[in-house]
Amino acid sequence: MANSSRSLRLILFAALALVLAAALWATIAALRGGIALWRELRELPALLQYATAGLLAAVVLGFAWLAWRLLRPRPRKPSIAKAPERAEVQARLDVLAQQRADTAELQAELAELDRRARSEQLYIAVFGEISAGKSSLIRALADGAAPAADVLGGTTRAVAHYSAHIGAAQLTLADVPGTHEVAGIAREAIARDEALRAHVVLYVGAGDLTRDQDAELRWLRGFGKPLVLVLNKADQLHAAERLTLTAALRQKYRDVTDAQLVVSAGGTETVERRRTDGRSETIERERRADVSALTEALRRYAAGGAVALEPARTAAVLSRVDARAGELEAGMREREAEAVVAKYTKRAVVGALAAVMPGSDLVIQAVLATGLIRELSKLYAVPVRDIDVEAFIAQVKLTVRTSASLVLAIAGNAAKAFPGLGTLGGGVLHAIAYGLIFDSLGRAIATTLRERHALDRDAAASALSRLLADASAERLRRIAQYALGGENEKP
Ligand SMILES: Nc1nc2c(ncn2[C@@H]2O[C@H](COP(=O)(O)OP(=O)(O)OP(=O)(O)O)[C@@H](O)[C@H]2O)c(=O)[nH]1
Ligand SMILES: [Mg+2]
Repeated sequence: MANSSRSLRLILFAALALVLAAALWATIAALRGGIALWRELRELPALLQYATAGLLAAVVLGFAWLAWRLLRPRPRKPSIAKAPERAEVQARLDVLAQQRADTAELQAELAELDRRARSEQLYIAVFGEISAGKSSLIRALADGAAPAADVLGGTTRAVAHYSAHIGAAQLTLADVPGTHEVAGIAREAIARDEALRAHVVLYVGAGDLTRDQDAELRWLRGFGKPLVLVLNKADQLHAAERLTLTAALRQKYRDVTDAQLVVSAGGTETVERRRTDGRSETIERERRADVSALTEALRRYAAGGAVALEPARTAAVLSRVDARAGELEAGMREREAEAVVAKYTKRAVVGALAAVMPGSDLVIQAVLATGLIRELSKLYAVPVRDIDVEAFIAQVKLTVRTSASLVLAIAGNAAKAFPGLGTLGGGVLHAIAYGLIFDSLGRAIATTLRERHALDRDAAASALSRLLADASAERLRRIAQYALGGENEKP
């Protein structure tokens, strides 16, 4: 052992010595070549000397430039998700509609996508956390628009559109509910959808951004459309504070947003005023607004026109509709899987009641289990080989055997809990036990197919053990009812 390691080290040493010698040889040869070239050059006429030196310098510089181009550090570009094609999304919705899924909302979203594209109107979504001053910003930008604004967060509860004239251009501002409101998840979803429908998104903040706001901003950037960070309520900051904060935000978000602007939307404030008769009164008055930086930015977007910004907007909406179609599909599959599991659980219960299966031992029926696995793998489009099915069933039999007493005890409790069942005879206990086993097996398999896209035997077996011990009342009632129904169905 020691000898072999020594000879290995010797071989390594010899190889290293050879490499070193070769490197030394190459360096000496290059030096000699260089010196010889230098001597030859010096013997040439001056003009040729300069020309050769110039050529050499050009080659070296060219090489350095190429190396820089290839190796220089690149600014990180935000990754923009690839959007699906319109036809793909439509086809997905058509299939879902054929399966009687409720696709009305998603179809309406596509119709709205087309309607806005035809109108060639520029849509700007004013998005941000609650009470950031979004509605006040719209008041300041759109003459005559009076969206409700209030110190109480959650003032804006639905999307509203306001027409604004910026110079000669006309655009539509969308006021949306604020995000991060406690218990405002549904309104947040409304706001996000509207942000995706717009050509440009103004992300309004009132101070440094929190971690959640940061994540939200980056999520919006992922759709690749114009995104402007608007720091509102600048009047609340001292000059020095304002400078530090804006410099920090600019530095942090210059790669994430297209512009970082500082404004004061104004809003209203309540002040105490002393009247001439000596008494005091409270009045509401408008704060002074300064949104000139934003007006300028919007003027530029308006000058570019909505049509130029349409592809990114379309991509954002299509991505969203596609993702929601995916959720619908997953929901449908889930329900179908439940129906398959229920079908096999019923068959197992009915079979046991008819005493087709062995009564004293809870050895599961391979035919039934194979059918269950096959149907579920087809539903989740996961190919499963026969050999894997067999191996898995062998493993399941072992698990069932070791937990047989537990399963029978749970089944016994179920039978006791439902007075009608107890009188149906001893077979009922086994029937419920079989039901428990098939219900657990089906759920365990469905979970591994859904989450791992494979029949992961170990994951399924451990889920099965867990489910076999689950004696929740709702579940037992369901399985016991199969036994009742099965008993009634018996000739
Ligand atoms: N000091 C100051 N306060 C402002 C400014 N803009 C808005 N506000 C105040 O901030 C509060 C919230 O304003 P809103 O316009 O209702 O805010 P919002 O983002 O629309 O709020 P939600 O719709 O509830 O999400 C109000 O009390 C406004 O008066 C500003 O520039 N400076
Ligand atoms: Mg509002």
